[in-house]
Amino acid sequence: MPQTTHYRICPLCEACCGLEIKVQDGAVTHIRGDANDPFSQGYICPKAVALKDLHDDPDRLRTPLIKRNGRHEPATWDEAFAEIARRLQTLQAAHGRHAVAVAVGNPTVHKYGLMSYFPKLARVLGTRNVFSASSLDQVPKQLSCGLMFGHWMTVPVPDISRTQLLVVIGANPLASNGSMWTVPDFKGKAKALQARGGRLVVVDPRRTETAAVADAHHAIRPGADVFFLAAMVHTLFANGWERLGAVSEWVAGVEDVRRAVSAFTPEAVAVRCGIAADTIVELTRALAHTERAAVYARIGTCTQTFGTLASWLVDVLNVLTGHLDVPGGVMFPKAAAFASNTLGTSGSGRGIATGRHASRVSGAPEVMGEQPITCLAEEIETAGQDQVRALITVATNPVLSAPNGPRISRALASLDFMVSVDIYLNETTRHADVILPGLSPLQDDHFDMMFAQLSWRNHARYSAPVLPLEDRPAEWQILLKLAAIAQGQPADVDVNAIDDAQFAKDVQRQFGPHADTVLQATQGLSGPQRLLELVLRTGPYGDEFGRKPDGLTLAKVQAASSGIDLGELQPRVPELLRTPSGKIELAPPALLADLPRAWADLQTPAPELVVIGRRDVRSNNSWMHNLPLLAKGPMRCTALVHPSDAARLQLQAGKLARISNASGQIEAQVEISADMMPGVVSLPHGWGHDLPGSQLTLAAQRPGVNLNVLLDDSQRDPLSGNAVLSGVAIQIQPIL
Ligand SMILES: Nc1nc2c(c(=O)[nH]1)N[C@H]1C(S)=C(S)[C@@H](COP(=O)(O)OP(=O)(O)OC[C@H]3O[C@@H](n4cnc5c(=O)[nH]c(N)nc54)[C@H](O)[C@@H]3O)O[C@H]1N2
Ligand SMILES: Nc1nc2c(c(=O)[nH]1)N[C@H]1C(S)=C(S)[C@@H](COP(=O)(O)OP(=O)(O)OC[C@H]3O[C@@H](n4cnc5c(=O)[nH]c(N)nc54)[C@H](O)[C@@H]3O)O[C@H]1N2
Ligand code: SF4
Ligand SMILES: [Mo]
Repeated sequence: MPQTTHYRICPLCEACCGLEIKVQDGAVTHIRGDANDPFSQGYICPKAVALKDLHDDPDRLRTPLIKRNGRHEPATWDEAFAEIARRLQTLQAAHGRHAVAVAVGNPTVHKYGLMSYFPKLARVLGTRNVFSASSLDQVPKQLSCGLMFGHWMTVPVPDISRTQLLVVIGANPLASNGSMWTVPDFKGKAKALQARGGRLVVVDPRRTETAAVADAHHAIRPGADVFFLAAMVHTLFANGWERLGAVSEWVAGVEDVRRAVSAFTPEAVAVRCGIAADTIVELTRALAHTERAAVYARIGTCTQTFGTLASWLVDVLNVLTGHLDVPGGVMFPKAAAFASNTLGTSGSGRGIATGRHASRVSGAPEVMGEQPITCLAEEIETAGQDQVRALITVATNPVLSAPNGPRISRALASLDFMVSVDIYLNETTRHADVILPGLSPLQDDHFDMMFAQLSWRNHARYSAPVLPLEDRPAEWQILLKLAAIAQGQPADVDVNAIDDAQFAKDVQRQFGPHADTVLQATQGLSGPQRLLELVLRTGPYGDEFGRKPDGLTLAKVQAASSGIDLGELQPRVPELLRTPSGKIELAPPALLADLPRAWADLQTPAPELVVIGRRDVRSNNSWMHNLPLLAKGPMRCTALVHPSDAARLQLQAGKLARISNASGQIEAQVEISADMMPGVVSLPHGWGHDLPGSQLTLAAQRPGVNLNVLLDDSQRDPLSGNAVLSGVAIQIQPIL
């Protein structure tokens, strides 16, 4: 058979790089960057090449598994769904809807079948117990932006191609390739910034790969970002440097912010931050006096007890230095499809709400319709009305990825019933009674639903399947079947018919008299692809079903194999605001009310030794350690320790050390590194592949240790419910 060439975006991280994939005789022969992709311009990292290993991995599940007498055995799809119907429906009838929980994880966002159909499953289940990896990650940023701009996904990103000063706080895009900011080849873009005379400044407890290419690096004590940022805002006001620039007409609450940060002087926070007061003032001065400047902060600033406050203060700085919504500052992308901030009435809206219900055991407030994943174990363990007795996981591995993994593991083992939609038998899914495997990304089509909303440049790219489909359900069909079963339908119900009926009903409701035109235009399509056609054509660049002939349709996007460039980011205020006031709310009351907690914390001493996380370009959270291309090379699960701490604690490079605290203990190999801030140890997460019952042959050979054993699942940011993953107190001692 002749070689064929295919184009798709990489589904492994938020950078969404365009790939060129060559296939011969049904097998992938080459994966490289697509040089014609207008968005990623040929850039890729080593993980993309490992997509071939993922597709070929003998451990990747291709058939459902049912657990019988403690062992997972292959089963047919009919058997698997029948088993689920029998057990799930009985449980629901006996214990009610909240007894069934769902947990959804990171890869979901990279597979539009999962992403577009998971909400349907959660809605049908009607359970309060919805959990996701978002509460280990970015909810604080979404909450602060939701309160300020009116929608959860209205998050500004640096306009990197035009800025002259970029301040990066608690992010390491050289390893992570960016997050809540889709920016392939960050390094190349940073170099271009420097070449035009601009500066990159990094604030991070470790001199990271990103800090190493920056013009300045300031080491900050973990968890101190809220103080550092509040002092910068204070400094702006103290010197009269604040200016609102282009959005001045639309900003409310400036004076409230001024009052709220009045005590946070640079001198008051310097020791706690580990950054001199003069440095804080100078960085503020540079931001205020550089016409095109942007502050970007990511997971290091979110996964701490003041995550929402820190996330908020970042954008307060951007607004008060006149850098919001202007070229070279931070701007709002405009996605071609699936963006809620392009829907509804322009200029104002309902805003966001949290706390519509509380978790049963800890009373944690609901955020984005979810409860913190750190509440999952207690909801399973604690007897009483609405106790969780069954769980459906979708692409998530909380046993490794969430704090107090051993407790989650014990809780999962105690469930009456568990179903996992997952491609591996791993640390989490080994507890499932039924595992339903999704297709390899190379067999699925894709259109990114989230990251065009966070992209450095506007674009629309469709990815067709690279390899032929196997005769088994796509992930959207699996989720729809689970939803139908949860609604009491028999296991052999026709999900395609359900999908057709639901789509027709939704279109009737949305388009009234024009519904027939829409249904006709989408004939022959199904599932997420049909939704895509609908939202593309009715979206901000759409053809409105023929009314704007130059506009986008699915066919046009599909025809552009490397994607369609929709240009540089454009100002969007006030059009995108959805706050009830129609203003940018600079001083949301819930956030001001949390500042005294930060002030009180500032008065208490910080722990002497803490642990923080780390990402490596050849690893991806907890699930890619089984791929030969990525697993080779030096061990990456090591504890980085500053030479002064190593000397003080008698730790030796290459030797094991015991790291412990009240939550637990682990043994990790020490690596001595002057890149660390003294008093801070760094360890990656997502390791610990030595649990019995998993089927990860290669990963088990070098399992590493699970950082999350040391993290306390009761520690959360009270506003967002986000877990505290950084700056956790530890002791470390040599194992002699
Ligand atoms: N200490 C510490 N912990 C952390 C973090 C940290 O920085 N420090 N980071 C946190 C963050 S940001 C995140 S997002 C979470 C991630 O945590 P999770 O959301 O749990 O994601 P992963 O660990 O990546 O596990 C992904 C799961 O999806 C499965 N999977 C992979 N591809 C597919 C697919 O195509 N279909 C299906 N159905 N399943 C698939 C994998 O087998 C695996 O079970 O971890 C968090 N945990
Ligand atoms: N190669 C690779 N890429 C990934 C992932 C992966 O696991 N591997 N995971 C993906 C996911 S799910 C996400 S969410 C993104 C995350 O993307 P990033 O946010 O860029 O994540 P990290 O690389 O962990 O960088 C976080 C930085 O915060 C620093 N830090 C820790 N604590 C603090 C603190 O208290 N204050 C400050 N200022 N800094 C602190 C750490 O030293 C680290 O350098 O990456 C994504 N991309
Ligand atoms: S940076 Fe690497 S993993 Fe991320 S999308 Fe690009 S190629 Fe894939
Ligand atoms: Mo994440």
